[in-house]
Amino acid sequence: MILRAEDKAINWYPGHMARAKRKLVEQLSRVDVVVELCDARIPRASRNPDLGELVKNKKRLLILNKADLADEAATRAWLNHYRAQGVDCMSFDSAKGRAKDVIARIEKCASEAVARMAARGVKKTVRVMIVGVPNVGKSTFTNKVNGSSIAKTGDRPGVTRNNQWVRITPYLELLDTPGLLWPKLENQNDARALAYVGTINDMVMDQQMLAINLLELLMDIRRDAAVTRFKIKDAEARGAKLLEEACRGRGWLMPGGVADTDRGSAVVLDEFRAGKLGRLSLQHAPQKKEPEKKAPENKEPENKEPENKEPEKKEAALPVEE
Ligand SMILES: Nc1nc2c(ncn2[C@@H]2O[C@H](COP(=O)(O)OP(=O)(O)OP(=O)(O)O)[C@@H](O)[C@H]2O)c(=O)[nH]1
Ligand SMILES: [Mg+2]
Repeated sequence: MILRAEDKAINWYPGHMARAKRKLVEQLSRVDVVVELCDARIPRASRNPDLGELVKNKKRLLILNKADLADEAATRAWLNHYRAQGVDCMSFDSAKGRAKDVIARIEKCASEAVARMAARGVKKTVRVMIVGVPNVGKSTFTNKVNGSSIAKTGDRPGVTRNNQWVRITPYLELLDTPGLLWPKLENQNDARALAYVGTINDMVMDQQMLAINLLELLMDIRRDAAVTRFKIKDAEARGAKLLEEACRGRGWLMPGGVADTDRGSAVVLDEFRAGKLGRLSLQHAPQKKEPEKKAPENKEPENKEPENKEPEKKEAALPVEE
């Protein structure tokens, strides 16, 4: 077997992102609403902390995009979690969703600004900036709202390189922007999650290591689907052996029957990203705390852990923090 997997830190902040961030800031004064797209499969990892700070004074709408690829109940829990924090949010499938659903939500966000201008006798053009990490679906979303293919899209990160204004109606314009990450991905669990869903350029990572980590994760959270999809015979295999199992199972072999782990890694990642293992959420919303129970009168409170100390739902069984 040819395996050169290296577990090195994942980070991706090329020059075009630093430039794109500056250009995004330049446009901010022109926009009324900022729509932030995150990936419904990994909402926590796919929200850029820099963006939140930059656009904090704007009307905002958070969209959990690619909801068709995420587990429905997990997405509902995330929406409840964000709403409880006062975040205006919705889930969406930019590939097959209905444009009028999101347009209505955007118009609601802009309604105050529209009313202010209407009071002065002016019909306002609402300008909306679409932001988010790479490959989350910003350009597909823009096209969906516009009912066209005006913005270039692609199943890899870093497709959009410049801001692009798209006029939807005489009174609604969207600004599609390049995907932004941040200078250092401190949390490598989140970095891996971003990499699994295709937010980080595959060229800057060790694909074999990534595929091995993903396979191990899938064996933890979707064993049956992973075993069936990759025809894995030894379900107890871990690490490089697990990738080799998938290669043998699916027949990704080189002359002499050697497992083709380069090809295997690429296909495992591609098939996961395309949703071939079914709807799957890798991160779960923190569980809601139960209201505190009052201790019965005349009785010493029992000295036991309250139920709401339950830790968060098993965090996508992502590898333990390093
Ligand atoms: N299943 C599914 N696929 C989607 C959805 N939105 C986008 N995609 C796909 O995801 C890939 C990335 O879409 P883009 O619109 O190019 O993503 P982007 O955020 O503009 O990416 P950058 O410009 O690179 O930052 C494409 O293959 C889209 O077809 C969605 O809601 N569901
Ligand atoms: Mg784009």
